Amino acid sequence: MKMKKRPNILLTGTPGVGKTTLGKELAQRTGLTYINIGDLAQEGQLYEGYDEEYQCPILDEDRVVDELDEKMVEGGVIVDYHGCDLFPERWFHIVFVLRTDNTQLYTRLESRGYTGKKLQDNVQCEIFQTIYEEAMEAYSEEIVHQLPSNTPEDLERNLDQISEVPLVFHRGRAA
Ligand code: DAT
Repeated sequence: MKMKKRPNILLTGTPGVGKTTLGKELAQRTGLTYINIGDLAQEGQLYEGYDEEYQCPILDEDRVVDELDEKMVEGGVIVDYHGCDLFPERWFHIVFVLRTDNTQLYTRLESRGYTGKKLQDNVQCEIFQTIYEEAMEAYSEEIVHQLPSNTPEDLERNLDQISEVPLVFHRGRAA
């Protein structure tokens, strides 16, 4: 019997919406491999400069894609990143955009140490649903889903829903 490939899942959204929290727990529940693009870039120093305004290194997108392609082709990967149009469309079977209310997000980012322009810009990114629109542009609209990520109950519900994804693909039905 031909073994179906396990799906690749993209978790995206503004910083602080809960991608890492969800992604790590999801990996435990499903046995899929969790990859945080920020950590991957840090480990491999996959950067191409430094952004003075935001005080952070600039991702070398081509090297990130090269680094991951082989694994993605195998399948069974959960990718966590606050952007989504740098990845090849063919990588992902399903894309989840996590969404958090502004006040809630503000508090989370503030306690992460964000201040000033960086804090304002990230909250605005969420208000303008920038990442959702980016995802709708970059992927087929039918595979892009928004998930509320405000409360522990939201987290549980999202875990339950997404844990079904590998099973659904295995049975051969489209999610
Ligand atoms: P991201 O990876 O998107 O930057 P995170 O997983 O690090 O976000 O979460 C940011 C903070 O918010 C962290 O303190 C955990 C908290 N959090 C995440 N998901 C949550 C939820 N559904 N309800 C309440 N708090 C949540």
